[in-house]
Amino acid sequence: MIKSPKRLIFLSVFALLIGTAAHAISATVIDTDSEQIVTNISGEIEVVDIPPSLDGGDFTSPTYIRLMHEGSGTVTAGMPDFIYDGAYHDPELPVAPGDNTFGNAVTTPYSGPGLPAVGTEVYSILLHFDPDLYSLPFSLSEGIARSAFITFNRPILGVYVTSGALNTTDDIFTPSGVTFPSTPGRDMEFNYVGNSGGDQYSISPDRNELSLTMYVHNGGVLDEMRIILISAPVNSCQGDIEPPGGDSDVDGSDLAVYISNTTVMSLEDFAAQFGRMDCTQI
Ligand SMILES: [Ca+2]
Ligand SMILES: [Ca+2]
Ligand SMILES: [Ca+2]
Repeated sequence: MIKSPKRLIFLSVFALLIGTAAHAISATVIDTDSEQIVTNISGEIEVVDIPPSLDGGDFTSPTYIRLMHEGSGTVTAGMPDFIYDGAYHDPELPVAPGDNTFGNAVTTPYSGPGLPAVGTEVYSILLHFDPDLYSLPFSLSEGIARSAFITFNRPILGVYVTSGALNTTDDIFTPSGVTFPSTPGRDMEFNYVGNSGGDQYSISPDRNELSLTMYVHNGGVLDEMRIILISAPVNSCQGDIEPPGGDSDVDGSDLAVYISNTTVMSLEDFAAQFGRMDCTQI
């Protein structure tokens, strides 16, 4: 509702500007900056580029969990729901045999916002640990465990750790040509531990931090986890639209961008936010 004369004048000036200066300034596409998404890593982990093949034995390191930015993808109807915010093997319980990701595990229920609507852009990071122990004699108790702590600049929507969920989401994020592990053993396993530890992960209550251990036993293959985040920080002011991602206010710079593309929001909504200086990235 427009009630005050002052507001009417404000809107009239905007309308005039839009009419005379349309398309004078182009908005820049806002890219998600992968460097900013991961704000800190510690432990036995390194950031690497995605190799041509992630299949067992093709991208090995006994020392580091590999962190790879898969980038943005679009939520599909078949994308699995998130089920747990944490898991580890219950020390009171025996090994749950077979390919049994959460067998005899202690789990933390999922408490995040869930998957965004189909068609929403989200961002993926893949973790991969393959210490190349496949050729050794089979032993669940002997192997290599590596632990890491990752801090993000936005909340974790959720993680995928089962082979089914990983397989289902590979094609959503991956640049064409990458070969993913063909083995169901690409999952994490919370159904046993070895002498040096076992698979575990935990998402912090504010959802910005992830701690994890990946354990691969002698004669075993590898572990992977896919971390799903919102694709870009969301600005609390829709009108703070100047690239890249706004600058915490709604002022003349934003007006210039708005004039170039008035489809992003209504003129009245933009006018209502004009002058705000409290915009934040959330
Ligand atoms: Ca494992
Ligand atoms: Ca595994
Ligand atoms: Ca601004």
